[in-house]
Order: sequence, then structure tokens, then C-alpha cells
Amino acid sequence: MHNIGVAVTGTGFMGPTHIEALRRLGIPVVGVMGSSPAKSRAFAERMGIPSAYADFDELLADPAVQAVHLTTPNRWHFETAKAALLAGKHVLCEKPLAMNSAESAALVKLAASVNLAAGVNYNYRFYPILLDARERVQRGDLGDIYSVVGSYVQDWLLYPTDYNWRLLASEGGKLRAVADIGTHWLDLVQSITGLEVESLCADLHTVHTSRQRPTGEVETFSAKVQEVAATETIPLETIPIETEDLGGVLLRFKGGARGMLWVSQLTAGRKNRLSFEIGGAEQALWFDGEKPNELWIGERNQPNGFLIKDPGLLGESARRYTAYPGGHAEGYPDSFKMCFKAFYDYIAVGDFSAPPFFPTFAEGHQEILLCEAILRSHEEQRWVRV
Ligand code: SOE
Repeated sequence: MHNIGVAVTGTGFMGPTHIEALRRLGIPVVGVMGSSPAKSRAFAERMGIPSAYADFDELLADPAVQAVHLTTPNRWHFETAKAALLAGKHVLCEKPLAMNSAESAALVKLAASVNLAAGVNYNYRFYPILLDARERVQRGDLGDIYSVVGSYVQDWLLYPTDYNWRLLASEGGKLRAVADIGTHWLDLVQSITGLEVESLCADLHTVHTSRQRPTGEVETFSAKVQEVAATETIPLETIPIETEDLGGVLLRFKGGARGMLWVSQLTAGRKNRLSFEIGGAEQALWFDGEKPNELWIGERNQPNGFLIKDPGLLGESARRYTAYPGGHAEGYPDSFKMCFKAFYDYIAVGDFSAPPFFPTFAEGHQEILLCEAILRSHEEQRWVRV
């Protein structure tokens, strides 16, 4: 049991996801803040949470709050993460950490100067089967790593009438699909392999250079626009779009390994599919995010392996973040719970000089450096060092 009060900012897709995961850990959510006092109150009432903050200052002034989860749109991450750390609160920030590397570098420096936990929610690391994959690679089972390839594809922005705040550079930054989901893949494969991207070459593309925006906000992954549009007319306005829908990135890792990443939010039928294949001197590993309890183990001189999540068959760190027996699937919501478990266990120990197991601000900063290199490479159509 963690004796700590948590407040959550953001009332969209991620807010309830964070609250549910915290409650499953027995961690009380004492208050929430939305984009207006009215939204804060409505969300607090809907989620059965005691406090609804009119603004971030009121949240930070609440003595019942020791930690803050930031799930607002990206452009608010920097200032709220900075204010929370300065107010002595632990911070768990949704990715991306900030809008640019100047902001994220400042947050890394500030986090290093205070005795607080500061994390970024790269939750996919915490699928038990992927924690086991990390142990396999770092134990040397695969031998030297030669290649890391894969993709992260979705279809929720396939139509020009699909809309979300992430489409706007002003809200989410100039890079969208790569920054939103490509960074999950890049963080994950670097965490599993221990490799670091050294240089890259990117080619991005905006398929829909204009989209229909409904007046009023639309939640992430909501088909509400189509549903509502089918039953009643909702005013739509045509707006220009500059952020990329899809693209490919060639990767060179320090030490010589090579890789490729494909990202698209316009692949019909792929609802949220992160996948990778890691090729080593001795073995290969393949993961399909649509089957997050399974890991394929490729062999040269013996039959291939096929591991199904079973704590009795997983490595020690994977077992620590596995809650259910073999055959009882653990998936997306569980990955938030286990990422937060790592975060609050770290706080409970209280040694803030120890290396955290959760994704840190420094790793969130590295992802933003990668995004800036990808954008630069695409704009200049050349290889770029990170
Ligand atoms: C939308 O692309 C989204 O919700 C991302 O923002 C999340 O980080 C990802 O886990 C699922 O898709």
C-alpha cells in the first residue's frame, strides 16, 4: 500500500486510464484538473474524486497532493512538470515530456536537483513478456544485436474527417505520428536492447493535407465524429494539416546495429499495433502488439520457441511486474498499472540517487532529441546524427 496522495491533470483519454491504474494499486487519487473549472468539477463527479481544482496553482497548494500525473495535451507538459517539481511534488508525465529538447533538457536538469521521482509514461515497457525480452537480450541469449526492425501502426486517423488535437502542430508539436507513437517504439527497443540510436534518415508524409474539424473537442480514438455525424449534422470546418500521417526511419545504433521503423496512423484494421523483430548473433525475438502476451524466439539450430506470458517461465524482473498466472492475459491497462507500480515503489524506498526502473525524464529527453533529428532529417532529406 502506498500512503501518498495523487492528483491528475487532463480529462481526456489518458486521464481515466491513469486514475484506473492508480486505483488498482490502492493509490488514492485526491483531485483532478481539467481545462476549465467546470470540466474539473464534472470529471471529479464522474470519477468519484474529492477535489476538482480550478487551476494548477490550486492543485499544487493542496497538502493532500504529493504526486501529480500530467495527461493534458503536450503543450502544457513543460510548465506543469516544472511547477510541480518546484512545489516538491513527484511527477509522472504522459509522453512526450515536452514540446522541444530545450524544455526537456531544462526538466532533466531540474529533476536531477531535487529529491523527487520524475518519470515519463512509456508504458509498453511494462508488458511482462517485454520485460522478459529485455532480460533475455541483456543476459546475452541473443548474442550481439545485428538488427532492430518494426512498426507502429493505427487506423484511427485514416479518414480526412477523423480529428484530434494531436493533428495540430500548435497543440502537439510539428511531428505527430512519429512523436505520438513512434517514440513508444523507439523507447521500447532501446530499453530492451540497451542500444542507443546514433544516426538516422527519415522520410515522412502527410496524406491528408486538410481535414474536417468538428466545432468542439474530440477525444483520442473516438469515432464520435462519424457516429454523431451519421445521426445529426455537426458543424465541420476544413483546416490545413502539416503534421505527418506516416513515414519511415532508417536507424544506425551505436555499436553498428541497423534498424528500420515504419509509423502510420492510416493503416486500416491495425487498431494499435506496435511490433518489432530483433535479430541477434544467436537468436531473434519477434513481438506483435496485437498479441501482447506472446513472444516468438527464433533459432538457427533448433526449433523456434513461442513463449506465452506465464510468471513461472519469466525472468525475475518480469515476474515482479506480472499479476496474473499463465494464460490470464495482461495487456494495455496493466502496463500503466505496472509502470506506476515501479514509480511508487521507487518513491516508497526513498533513495532518489538510485537508478529508477521506470522511464525517466532523461529518457523522455532522449526521445525528444530523436524526434528533432527525425524532423531535421526529413526536412533536409539526409542522414542526421542524433
Ligand atoms: C494515440 O495515438 C495513442 O493514444 C497514443 O497517444 C498513446 O501513447 C498510445 O499508447 C496509443 O495511441
